[in-house]
Amino acid sequence: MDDLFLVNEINRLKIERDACILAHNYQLPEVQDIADIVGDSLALSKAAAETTNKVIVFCGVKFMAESAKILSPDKTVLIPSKYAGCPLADSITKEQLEIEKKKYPEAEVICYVNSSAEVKAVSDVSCTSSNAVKVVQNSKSNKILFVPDENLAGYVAEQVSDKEIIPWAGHCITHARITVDDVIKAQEEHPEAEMLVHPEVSEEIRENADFVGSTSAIINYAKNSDGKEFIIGTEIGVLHKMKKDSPEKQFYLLSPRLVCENMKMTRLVDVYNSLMNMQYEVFVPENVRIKALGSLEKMISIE
Ligand code: CIZ
Repeated sequence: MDDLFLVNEINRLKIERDACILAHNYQLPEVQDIADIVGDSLALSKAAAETTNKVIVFCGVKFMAESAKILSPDKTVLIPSKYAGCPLADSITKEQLEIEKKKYPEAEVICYVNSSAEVKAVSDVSCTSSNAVKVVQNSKSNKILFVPDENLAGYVAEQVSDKEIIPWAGHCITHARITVDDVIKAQEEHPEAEMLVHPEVSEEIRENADFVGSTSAIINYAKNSDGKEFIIGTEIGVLHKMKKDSPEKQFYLLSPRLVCENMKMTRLVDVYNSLMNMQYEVFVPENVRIKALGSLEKMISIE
């Protein structure tokens, strides 16, 4: 099946199924191009909640599709690749978090959206990389148990000095592939370029950056900047929108290893199969969903 056939079939099936296709900023270019909305997980989950379509095809990884289901329980949420997971989200289980909570009973538990529905259900509030600082600042507690990303926790701790942040030792394996040598090489090769990185990178990478932000923040920064060259320290998928937004600007990936295998599992043919066979439906047990919804809604109310 060639791409043109798949695109035509996906567009036909989308109408037949009353479906809306959502794609994360890290998806393959051809998957982003077929989507109705491209964005970060929060923007996509909000879009999922607002859409009038009966079916949502979530091109991303499992925790993102789960968030869409948590916020839109009456809709059929499909994930085209059932193996698209997130090692960072898998780095903490509900049981591990419950043990950790007992060690710090006075701490508020803030979980990054890159976590399972079960972990969200036992957390006080969720956050994304766009709003983590705001969510922590808003906390009434002086002690925060921040899970599961230690790099995002470290970044937040630098911004909010009046709270103790206790991190969980998880990290994104894709962002962790960036080395200091990558930074030195990129900055030597492109001395005029601004370096924009995601808060999931380690501190030694972050401290060399001109800007730290979520995928959407990085995309917006480059679009609105007068700069002409940018070194990008996050997953390669963001380059597609950046190049489309600003074809006259130059973008250099900080490391050739910034490719998330899980995000790249969803191909056009998987989107087609998803709509054709209504696969793979995402379910969240109702008792978990209700509690996880509390954590997501609290975050949304802070925004
Ligand atoms: O919130 C998201 O979608 C993630 C995982 C990253 C980002 O910065 O957009």
